[in-house]
Amino acid sequence: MNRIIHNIRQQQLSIFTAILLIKLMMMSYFIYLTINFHIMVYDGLFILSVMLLIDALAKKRRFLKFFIADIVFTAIFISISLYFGYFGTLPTYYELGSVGQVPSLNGSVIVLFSPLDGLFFYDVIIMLIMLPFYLKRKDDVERVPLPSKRNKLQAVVAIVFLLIGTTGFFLNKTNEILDNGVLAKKSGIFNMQLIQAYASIKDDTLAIDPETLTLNKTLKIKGIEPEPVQEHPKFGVAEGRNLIVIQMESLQDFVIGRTINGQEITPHLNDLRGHSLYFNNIIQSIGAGNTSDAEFLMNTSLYPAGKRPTVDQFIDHKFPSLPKRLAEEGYHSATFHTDDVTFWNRDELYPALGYDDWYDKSYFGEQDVVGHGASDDVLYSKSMDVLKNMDKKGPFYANIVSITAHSPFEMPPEKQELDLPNKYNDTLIGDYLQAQHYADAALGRFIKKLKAEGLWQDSMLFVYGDHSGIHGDLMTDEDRRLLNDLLGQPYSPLEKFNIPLMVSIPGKTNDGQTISKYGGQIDFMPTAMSLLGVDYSDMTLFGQDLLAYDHNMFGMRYYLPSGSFFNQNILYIGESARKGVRVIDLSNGKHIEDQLNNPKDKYDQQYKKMLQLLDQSDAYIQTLPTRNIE
Ligand code: GP9
Ligand code: MN
Repeated sequence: MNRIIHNIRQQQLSIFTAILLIKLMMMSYFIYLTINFHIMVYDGLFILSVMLLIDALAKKRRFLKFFIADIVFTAIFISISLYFGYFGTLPTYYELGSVGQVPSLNGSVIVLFSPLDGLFFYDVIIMLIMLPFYLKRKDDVERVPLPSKRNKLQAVVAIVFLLIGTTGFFLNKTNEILDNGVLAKKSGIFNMQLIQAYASIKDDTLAIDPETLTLNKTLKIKGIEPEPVQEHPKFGVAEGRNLIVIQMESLQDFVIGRTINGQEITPHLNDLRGHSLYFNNIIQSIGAGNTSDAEFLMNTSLYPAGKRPTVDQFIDHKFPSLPKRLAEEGYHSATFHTDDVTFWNRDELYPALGYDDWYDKSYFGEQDVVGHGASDDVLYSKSMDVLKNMDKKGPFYANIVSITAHSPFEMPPEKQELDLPNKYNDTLIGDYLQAQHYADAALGRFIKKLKAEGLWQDSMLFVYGDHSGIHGDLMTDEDRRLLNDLLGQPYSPLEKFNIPLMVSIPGKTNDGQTISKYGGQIDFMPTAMSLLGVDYSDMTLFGQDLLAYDHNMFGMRYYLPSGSFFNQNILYIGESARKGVRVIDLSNGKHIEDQLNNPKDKYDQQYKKMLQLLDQSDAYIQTLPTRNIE
């Protein structure tokens, strides 16, 4: 009898372990397009130890426990694969835990599943075949006590395997590898988690003296010779005016000026462009906090946190910020968004940035709700009431964060005013164009109102997109075809990250001007301050006045491997799970590897400088005083 039980135990152990190792192999293939040796060894050992331990320790219901382990590992593997499909990198335990909070994924997770992911459930068929057999045998297996000596030995073997598996952690824990996918390729996925957890607890903050980290220093790291702010070409052009910032949800540059079926997608922005400084090569720099990171960038000119939303990681600090700097010039500040203020921890972000007032769902109400909150029309019209009041008291800074054109871009029929060809029906691209068309129309109505209320002439309008809307696996092949047709070329990463910025100063920018320099969201705050005639040379900012220098250098650390950067000539993309370093020539969008022998070495110095800037931005934030959060 014992022998039979022993055999059954061995069968269960080996079948479940084999099932999981095959799934591990599949996951490795989905991510790296190859079966990675380190993942198979390190993660394989981890899985084996867990299964041996279950086998040794489970006193009863062994089959069920193996089955639960199978489900848990499968859920982890699928989540990692889906996350990779969307973000192009591997998640840490923290990111997996908080992925439910990624609003752009709301309602979209199903879209991320591909038929291939069904392969992860192949064991269900095996289980169904095995189950009757084990159900019959179950009593025997459960009732007879198992030799405890053997169990102990097995538990010891499991722990030894576990320890051998962690060598991947010890060998790689100090490696400066910035992309999780690359790190996991060398250390295994479970060790990568340990390394990231270790990195987050070990105190590696650079010893930095905030007094010495000046604006001029950050400019010099970028290779720029600083010029006095007061001598910048457009310094003070909008002096004394109100600043009205409009952060448009998911607005990408490719819709500007484009027509479809004989209609302009964004007629009002196109019109505004004719009377604005229009920057058509602005690149998003947001991290995991999407919209809220864009708000942070606009108001601090500091880099958002790497792995986590800035509103989670850095929020207990008090930031030198645009609202605070403008307050010194007599400005009153307020921000407006129709979602609940607790979303993205904005109830902590706004005091950290020092806004005087903020208006959220409790002010805008539930009228005409689309997705996250009341529509942009409600947002603008109710914000207008506040603006008029503020205007009576002196100059103001109003920051309005639109929302209606948020993924999945499904607009109520009465807000779908574009007449699109049938092939766009029920497609992400069609829905996106409708949503942007609506957001543009609502903005147009707001601008009209600003003019009617006499606020237009005394204000500077700053309009930009917060980040891309069309990205990742949300796109089907059909979407890709439609978008490529619309653009007349393949949808590239450059296009994906390109958001428009328009700065309109009525009376000063009437003729309009298109500026094609590359710049980032990190540059918005110094650009706005310079135009308003506010000297910011005493602040520590990582961006620069877009109207002052020809050269620029700014980076990304989330939607591209950390340290990836742009300058005026190239986009440098750090090593990632599937690809080595890539350098793209911005003048033609082509990879530079074709022309140079070793582009990596050539740009290595600049890459290190970019990492230095990111590190210093983090370190600077750590030196800031903390708020007392109740
Ligand atoms: C919700 C909204 C979310 O308040 O700002 O936008 P997202 O970060 O998903 O773009
Ligand atoms: Mn957003």
